[in-house]
Amino acid sequence: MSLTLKTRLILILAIALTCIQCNGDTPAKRAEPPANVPAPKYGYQIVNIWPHDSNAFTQGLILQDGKLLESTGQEGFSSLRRVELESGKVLQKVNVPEPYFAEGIAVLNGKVYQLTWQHQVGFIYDAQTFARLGQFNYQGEGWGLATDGQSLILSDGSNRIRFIDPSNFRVTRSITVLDSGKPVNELNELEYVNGEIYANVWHDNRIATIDPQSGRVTSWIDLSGLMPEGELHDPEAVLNGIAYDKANDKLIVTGKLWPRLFEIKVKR
Ligand SMILES: [Ca+2]
Repeated sequence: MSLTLKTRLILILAIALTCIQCNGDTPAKRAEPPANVPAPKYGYQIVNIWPHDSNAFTQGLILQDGKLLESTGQEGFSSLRRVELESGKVLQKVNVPEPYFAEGIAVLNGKVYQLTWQHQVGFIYDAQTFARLGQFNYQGEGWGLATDGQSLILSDGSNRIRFIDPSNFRVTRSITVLDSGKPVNELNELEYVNGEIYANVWHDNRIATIDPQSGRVTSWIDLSGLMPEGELHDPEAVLNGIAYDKANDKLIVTGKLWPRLFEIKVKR
């Protein structure tokens, strides 16, 4: 059966219009999916395994110039350390005295900022010498810390993340973290990775990746099985520690009291 010339022209026009819509890349096409759609879940692949101090109650982790900076918690055991990644050897360390319980760290403009859990005070160190340069205050609890190169990004155990101006320590804005419209609470150690905030969730094997503008969870990285539970003997030995080296695209994770660190690739 042959088509009439008019029918053929209509078909060609319809196909052409469809193609324009396909490639139009209008704002509507780029919009996020509806808010009630849960974020996708991704797996992982282990790239490298490194030793980690199994007495380190990891609360903050950063990769800087090929070395790890680590903040450890608990009263009387809190510290800031520089650690050789490959050996786990502690190269440099300052203790954080009682009664402080050290938490997240971030490096910005040559300074290390370190939170404490419930004392509403943070410490500032020279990132090379670890000399104490000063301190700062914030309201509520301090859990995780990261930076986007401008602000300090602070979690406090809720689903709220604050952006803090390091020049005056004022909160410039905050986001509430939601997945399919539900709050994601107990956000802990943080890392800023390629325009997103990665957050450990306390007592959870998953890392939430978060849009820093909307607060929406964009994906979950499920790290179940990474550290065999039979090797951990403390109920608080949970996943908590994310470090990212942008220059080498290296993502490192560990946990409190874990004997190992893992370099991983996210499997999408
Ligand atoms: Ca981190």
